[in-house]
Amino acid sequence: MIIVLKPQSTKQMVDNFVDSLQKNYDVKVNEWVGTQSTVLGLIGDTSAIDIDYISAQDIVESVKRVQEPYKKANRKFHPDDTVITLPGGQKIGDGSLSLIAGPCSVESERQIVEIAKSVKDSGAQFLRGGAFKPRTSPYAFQGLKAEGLELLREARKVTGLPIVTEIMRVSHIPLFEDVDIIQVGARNMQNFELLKELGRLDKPILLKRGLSSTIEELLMSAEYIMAGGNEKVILCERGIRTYETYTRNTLDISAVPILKKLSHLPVIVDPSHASGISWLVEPLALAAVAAGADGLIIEVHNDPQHALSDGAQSLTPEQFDQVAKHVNAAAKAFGRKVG
Ligand SMILES: [Mn+2]
Repeated sequence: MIIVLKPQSTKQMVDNFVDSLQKNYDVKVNEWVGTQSTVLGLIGDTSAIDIDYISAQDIVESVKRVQEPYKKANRKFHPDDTVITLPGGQKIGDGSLSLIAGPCSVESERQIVEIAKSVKDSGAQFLRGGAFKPRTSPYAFQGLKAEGLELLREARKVTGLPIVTEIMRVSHIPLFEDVDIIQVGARNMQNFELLKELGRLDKPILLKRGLSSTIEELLMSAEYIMAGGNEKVILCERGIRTYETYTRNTLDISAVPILKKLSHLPVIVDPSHASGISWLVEPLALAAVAAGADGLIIEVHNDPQHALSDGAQSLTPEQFDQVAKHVNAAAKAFGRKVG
């Protein structure tokens, strides 16, 4: 962190300020005294320093971070990739390509079990399905809630696929006790109270990037979960809001290599919500593999035309089978393990 002090600062004022920084934070302060002003360089872990607090001090002209404000999610402090291993042995982030597939919403036992079987046959290692749905309209289908979770458990029993499903509020955490991977959706990426509570669990959290969130904000949200002790975070790029209206969102493909560079956490891509259009899922999925994503989360429905949510972006089981074949071939071409 670099702090430029105001030109009229006296030596006494500078000394007091430097003393207070070294006393309050775990940093060493280097001082450069120029003809106009004094510049301080803070060396050490500055992630706990509130930049606004520093800016508010009378003696400070300007302040700039040169180090990222996240520590646990930062690759600098953890150079090796984080590999998330589920109790059943499935791994995410180990160099293989993880495929998570299933419907936007769980609708019935027959629907979820049928889809689970077919995506498993096509090579998916995880089953997704929404039970609590954050919909833009309060009049749209809100999910089967606790019953939806029960149906996911049923589909897991039949297929053995671990389940991934979204949580929306802290008070629901007990209901998610035996969910294998808990998803935090884009709209809750900055629900800090929820993130803090999920930080107390020992369970993988799939954290989706917010619609209008920067890469650093996503990493700060991961930091919230990790700061509580839960370091099993999977980052998910799912498209961001731009001026383009052809697609539901714009897939920020550059976020994949950037996140992989800045952080050791696994990064997966959701081409379904990024595009909102089923025929765009395959090209975006292939782009994600090429960009180095650790996995994909794809919406699949046995009857997209009658889906209760996100039918337009859902693949049929047959289409998913083709996409899975092509993404696995691409992964192999990039020297990745498949499965
Ligand atoms: Mn959806």
